[in-house]
Amino acid sequence: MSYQLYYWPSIQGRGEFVRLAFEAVGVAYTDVARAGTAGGQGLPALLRFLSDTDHGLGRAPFAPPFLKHGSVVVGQTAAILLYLGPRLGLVGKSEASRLWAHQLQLTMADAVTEAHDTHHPVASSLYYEDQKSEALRRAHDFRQTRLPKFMHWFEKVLERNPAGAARGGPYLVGGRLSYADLSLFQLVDGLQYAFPVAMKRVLKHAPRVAALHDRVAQRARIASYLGSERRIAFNEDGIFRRYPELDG
Ligand SMILES: N[C@@H](CCC(=O)N[C@@H](CS)C(=O)NCC(=O)O)C(=O)O
Repeated sequence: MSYQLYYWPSIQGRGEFVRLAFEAVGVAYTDVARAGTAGGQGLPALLRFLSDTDHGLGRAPFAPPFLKHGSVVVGQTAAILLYLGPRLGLVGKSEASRLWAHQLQLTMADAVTEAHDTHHPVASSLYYEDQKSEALRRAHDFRQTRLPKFMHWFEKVLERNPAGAARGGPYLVGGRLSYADLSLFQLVDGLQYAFPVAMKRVLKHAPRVAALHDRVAQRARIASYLGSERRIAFNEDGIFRRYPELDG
C-alpha cells in the first residue's frame, strides 16, 4: 500500500510536517498535488477528493493536509502523524509516549495557527494589506508573549527529558527521535524565516530547542531533503511569511 499525501503544491504549510516524517525515514510517498495531472494526480485530484466525489468513502476531510493509505483516509496534521508515527518508527511503543507525542504535536498546531494569524488576524479570505493594522498589533503580542511562551515550554519539555539528552539528542519524547522532534524543527525553521529578529532573541533563552533544530537539520536524510527540489522554499503564500514590519 502506498502513502499518498494530499497538500497544496506550492507551499510548505502544514503538509510539511507530514513530508518531514516520510523524508526522515526514507519511506516513499506520493505528494499527489505536485505529481503530474497526466497520471490522474496533480491539484485536480486533491480538489476532487475534497469534493467527496472521488473515492466513495464518505470521509472527505475538511482541509489539506490529508493522507490516503489503502482504504484509510486521515485529515488533520496531528492525526496524520498519530497514524504514521508507529508505522514509520517515529514514536515509542507505549501509550504514554504516543499520547505525549500527540499532545506535543497538537501544541505545535496551536503555535502554527497563531503564527498564521499574525498576518491574517481578521480573515484568511482577506488580503494581508487589508488587515495590516490588525496584523501589526497581533504580531506585536505574538512576539512579546506567545512566541516566548511556546518556546519556553518546549525548552522545559527538553530539559525535563534527561533520556533525550543521550544518543544524539536532545529529543522531546524518550531517548530517540520522534515525529514531534521533526515537527519542532519545522516550527522553529518557519518561525526563524518569519521572525528572524524575534526568534534570535527568544532562542537565546531556549538553547535546547535551538540545538534540536540544528541537529534535526543535520540528519543525513533531512539534510539531503532540505537541499533537494522536493523542499519548497518558504514564501509569502504560506503559513510562515516574512513581512519585516511584523518582526518589530
Ligand atoms: N487543523 C488543521 C488545519 C488545516 C488547514 O487549515 N489547512 C489549510 C492549509 S494549511 C487549508 O487549506 N484550509 C482551508 C480552509 O480552512 O478552508 C490541521 O492541522 O491540519
